[in-house]
Amino acid sequence: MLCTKPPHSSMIHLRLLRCFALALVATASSAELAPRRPNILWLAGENLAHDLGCYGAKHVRTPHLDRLAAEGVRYTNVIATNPTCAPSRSAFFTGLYQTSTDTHPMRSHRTDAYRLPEGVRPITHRLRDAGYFTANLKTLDGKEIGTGKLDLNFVNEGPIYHENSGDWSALPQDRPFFAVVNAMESEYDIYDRQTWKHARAEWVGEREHEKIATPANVTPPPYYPDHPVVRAEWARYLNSVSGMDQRFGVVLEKLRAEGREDDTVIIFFGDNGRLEPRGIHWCYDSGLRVPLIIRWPKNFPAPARYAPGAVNDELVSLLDLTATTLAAAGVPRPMLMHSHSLIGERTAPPRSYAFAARDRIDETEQRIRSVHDARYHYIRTLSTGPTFASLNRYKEKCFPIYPLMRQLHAEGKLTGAPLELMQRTGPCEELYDLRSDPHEIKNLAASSQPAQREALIRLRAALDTWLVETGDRGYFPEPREIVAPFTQEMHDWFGTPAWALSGATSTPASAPAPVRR
Ligand SMILES: [Ca+2]
Repeated sequence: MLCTKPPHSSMIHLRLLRCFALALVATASSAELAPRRPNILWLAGENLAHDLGCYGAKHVRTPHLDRLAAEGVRYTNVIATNPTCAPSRSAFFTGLYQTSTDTHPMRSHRTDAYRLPEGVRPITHRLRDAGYFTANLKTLDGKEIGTGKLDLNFVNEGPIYHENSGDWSALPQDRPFFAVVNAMESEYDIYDRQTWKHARAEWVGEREHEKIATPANVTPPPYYPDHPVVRAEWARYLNSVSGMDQRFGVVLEKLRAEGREDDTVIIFFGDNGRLEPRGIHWCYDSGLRVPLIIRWPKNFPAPARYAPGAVNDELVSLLDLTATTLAAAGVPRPMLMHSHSLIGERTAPPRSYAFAARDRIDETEQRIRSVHDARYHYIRTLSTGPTFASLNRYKEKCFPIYPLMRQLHAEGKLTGAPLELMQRTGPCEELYDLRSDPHEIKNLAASSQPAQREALIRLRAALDTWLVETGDRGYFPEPREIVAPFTQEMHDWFGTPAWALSGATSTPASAPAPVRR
């Protein structure tokens, strides 16, 4: 309380003047004391595994990101908290697991009154409070550089970025910026919502991409049949990654040309794992392991745990992006966060485990949890029925490998790992030794070998502890009335394959307004 009785009017004037003078002094001294903060640029790759030259990938050309890695720190052991866009982004935009904030089902809370739990805020709001201009960039010198997607499972927190921040020219010179470029490549070109009409879904920019990878020179993983369709898809994906590098190159060259490179922390990452049938949507390593590169600018003293040109093999959660970004901005890490910074003084011991969760995606309900340690990966499917072979209309339409595998399976032509993948049903447990089996095709969950048995028991317990400690909201099923419309929406967008038509909804309807996934 300021006062208990009405003071005399001249005293009010005096007090106001005094307050005004104090405010001026405070403003001047805080401006003098305020730390100079670097710009921060997120290059957010889409649906990406370690398919860059700097990660040893073949048949891609990624010179811009390779250079970033050579000058910065490249992380090799980063695990996303969810194998698809919106839940993963909801996690690293807040610094909490999506399963703790009820943002775990894909594209949830888009039309309801949901608010983030008290004290949980989008990272852009925290940066805005620290004086940052926040931008979601789409264009630069008339070129398209980013999708501008938000894809968060919360929409009632106010504007996520500053207004009119979609073009590079909006970035201010007189205060630091936090800018995000959401990659256009490594994504199917589907947002016209007419995908069911097309014989084949193209990749974004497919016609312009250099054809470095070809069906003849690629080596798809052994959990798919060696088939021309699989090879063609693999080549299309790798060429899309090379296209992404070119587009990010435009941004990096602009930053350099404007002399802002040495004032800008650059963080490149993939938002979830690879755009392949067993990648995105699934809690295999292919759906969860993502690239991460951080480059610190020359005009700011490098933080602890940062060394130019280093390769970091520590087990990291993609969730750590949040606290790392705040640390780069000089913003203290909020105590409630699950995220811990990868740079500066440690706020937690190195992670022994990295956790992930998959819940409903589009119309497809699966509840899967997974935990990585430095060597093993344990996956627990809690849902019943087919896993990989369950119906998801987006996957059926856009990923030609899916209908191919169904056909080959029906004809009895699948063997080995592809057959096991098609036959897998939940509930089930899987354990993989990533050191000897990076493609995760030899399930060790039933192994009696002592080291593998010990790993199973240890990872089971780690997962059980995490589920309780983080308050996994996946225990509570989504109401039917929320899930049901997704079936119709996905049918209208992607159609329904003939084998699944019994019990399907009406014929494809006219297209509603585009919505970014
Ligand atoms: Ca994504």
